[in-house]
Amino acid sequence: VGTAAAGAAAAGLGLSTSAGAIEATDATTARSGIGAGAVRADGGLKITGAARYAIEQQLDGLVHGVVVSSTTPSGRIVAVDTTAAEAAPGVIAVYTAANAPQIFQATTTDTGGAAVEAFTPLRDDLVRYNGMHLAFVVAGTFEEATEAAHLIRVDYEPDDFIIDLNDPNAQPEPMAGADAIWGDAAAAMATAAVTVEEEYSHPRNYSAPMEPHACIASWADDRMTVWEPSQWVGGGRAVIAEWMGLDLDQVQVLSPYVGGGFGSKIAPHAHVAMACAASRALNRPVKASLTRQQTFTGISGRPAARTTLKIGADAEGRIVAIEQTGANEAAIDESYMEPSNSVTKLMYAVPNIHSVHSVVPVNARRPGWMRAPMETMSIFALETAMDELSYKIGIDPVELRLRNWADRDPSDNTPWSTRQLREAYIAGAEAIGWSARNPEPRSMREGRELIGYGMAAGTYPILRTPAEARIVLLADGSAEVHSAGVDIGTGTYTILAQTAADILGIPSQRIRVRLGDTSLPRSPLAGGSQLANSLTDAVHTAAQSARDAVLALAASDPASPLRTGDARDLVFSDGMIRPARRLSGGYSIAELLQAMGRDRFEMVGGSFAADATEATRNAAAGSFAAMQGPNSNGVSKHSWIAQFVEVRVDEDFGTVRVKRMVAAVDSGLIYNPRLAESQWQGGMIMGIGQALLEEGVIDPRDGRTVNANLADYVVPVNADVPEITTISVGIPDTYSSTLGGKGVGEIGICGVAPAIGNAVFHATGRRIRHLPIKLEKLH
Ligand code: MCN
Ligand code: MOS
Repeated sequence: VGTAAAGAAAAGLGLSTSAGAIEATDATTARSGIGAGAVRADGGLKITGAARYAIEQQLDGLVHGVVVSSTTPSGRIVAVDTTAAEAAPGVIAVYTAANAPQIFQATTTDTGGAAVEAFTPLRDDLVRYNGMHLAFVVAGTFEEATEAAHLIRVDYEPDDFIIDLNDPNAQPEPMAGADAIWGDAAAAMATAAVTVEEEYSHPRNYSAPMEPHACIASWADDRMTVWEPSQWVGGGRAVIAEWMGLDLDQVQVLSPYVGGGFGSKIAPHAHVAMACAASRALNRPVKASLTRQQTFTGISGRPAARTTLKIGADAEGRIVAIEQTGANEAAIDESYMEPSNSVTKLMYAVPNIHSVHSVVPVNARRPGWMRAPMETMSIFALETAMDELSYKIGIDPVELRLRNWADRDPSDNTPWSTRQLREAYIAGAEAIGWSARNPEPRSMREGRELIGYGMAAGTYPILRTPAEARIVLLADGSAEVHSAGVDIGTGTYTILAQTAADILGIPSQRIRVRLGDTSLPRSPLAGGSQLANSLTDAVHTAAQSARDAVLALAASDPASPLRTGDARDLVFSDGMIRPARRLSGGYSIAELLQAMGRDRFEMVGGSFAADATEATRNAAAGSFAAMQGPNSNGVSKHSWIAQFVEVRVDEDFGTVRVKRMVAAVDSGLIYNPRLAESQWQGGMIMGIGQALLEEGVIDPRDGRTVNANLADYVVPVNADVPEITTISVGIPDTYSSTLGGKGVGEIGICGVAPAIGNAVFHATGRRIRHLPIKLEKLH
């Protein structure tokens, strides 16, 4: 790979980059503001190999660190014999808890920080799970470090362990904070004409991004620079500063390109702490790259979960009560909760509910976010149970959902901001041809294939955090937008240029966007589907401030051809600044800057309150302190989706193939329809994995992930993916964001698993309540 500029120029894509600063412009479409289907600004750089990922940085004196992980789930480390490793060729250092430089514990997101786990490597002799990082070998080459790592011998004093959340010895911890209790569920349930009561579950899942977890840490001049694939450089900076006992401004985190995260790269994991500590101790850059196996055994993923759900309804299908208990696994010494009732409590008008949730400590790495965290178990159980109810009562599942329509958020009785879910049901049903479905199970077939149609609803909450952006206006007629926010493959580069284009009247292909660097203005995470809303808020406002400042300058600068003394005499329209009384002509920003003898004008603006302090702004960028939840400001804000699928089940073998998928989605105003569609499709494809393929197989004897590789932990490939239709039914929702958009990145997966399960039931008459739906469960 040559330099980015050379690579891009060679590809003739007109993409630009400058040394050390990666930028991307939309060179292929004409002027395109919000709503245009501009292609990905970073796409050319990525497909030509010119985009330089974290560990592709070339640093002088770079050495390689390899992580050694435990092979037992529980107990104490009695001794680590590093003699052979230290004597191996090329080895520079071997760190264990006995000799490691100090790493302080970082504050987790639950307790006001940004760390995704409290676990801190190389601090004690306690083994918490199989795959826990316990030594770090640094050598001149990756091969030397790998070889030496294999020479390390660890003696353990084993202890009892719990592997499975259903283990009778497990000790569930009730989570009162997740309770959803109102009305009198028991009394109402007794009046129900029809009930459904079943247990539902899903196994441990892994985010499995293409780019494994890896970083380069470089300590120099009392500063730590870390290149790491990250969904949140501000969070990474906060965590690394805590680990190393440094001030925030001594740490820089860079993440211009990410090869997928899906929740697993929210904040740095333990190998980053090891690389940072080693780099400081050795005074040279250290690269640490986990093996693919270690990305399963040592990195968070979706926790295994189960829930028992009972729905009672009257004879017409109106829900009278819900009773539910649920649990998810967590780490043995760290809690992590994904409530099984997050959607149960708001999707339908439920007058009486009693729903409680517990967390079960097991000897596993702390679970973490994975696409649509918090909603998955709840949606799968609720939307499968609704299908079961529709069959018991004998009404269409879409009709059942409409009969239970919630006019307001039942959990707090606030109005919805916008809820185009009825429109979604109608559009989705139409597109899949729902009316042609014979509801009788096993009634539709083509040859040896049983045909099934299924549907389900889904939702994901709207989160929002204030952010900043720098707008740079240049005398050559181009502009720049700078933000620390990242583009993990979603389209952030592209939509921010589109946002600024509308306000500045500059074509988006002339707006360079720089992202993924903590030296740029502060941003929250690309997580919880909130970055697009949070950053378009910030860029829109910052661009307006910059435009107003240029008007003021035009009115006041002695060299300005438009000097009037009062900015109110000037207007900005169609990219031109002109006297308010004139309808055409005037000066572009570039012409004005030239006339005033300036080559650039820049300012930082955004969505913080004007009087927000530095501390407030840092907290917003390095914790969840300023994150607004869905039930803020007296309205309830969510994205909504209706999923419809057609499956084919081979009658002899039980193999399930998804034949068609349709989703009608309410994500509010769509910033870029091409990219939103790609995101929805990506989520739906991940939903196929969740429904049919993905299952972390854990060895009950030692808690090791058995299928810790991409050959055995199976994710959907192109051959598994059918024709997918997505339909946008959203309307602008300015409660959710300045421009009216809602979340896009995660809503696509919501509802896919129950829709597929419901379709499998329709095809076969077999109801599978424990994911994934593998062929052996259909026999
Ligand atoms: N968008 C839009 N209109 C809107 C909102 C968003 O057109 N109203 C488009 C934009 O192109 C925007 C994208 O959708 O860049 C995603 O926006 P948003 O929903 O705000 O999600 P984030 O930017 O916060 O991205 C995170 C989200 C999450 S939480 C996971 S998990 C996930 C996802 O995005 N991981 C991904 N999509 C992913 N896509 C890729 N390629 N890789 C991942 O790791
Ligand atoms: Mo997404 S799992 O919230 O990063």
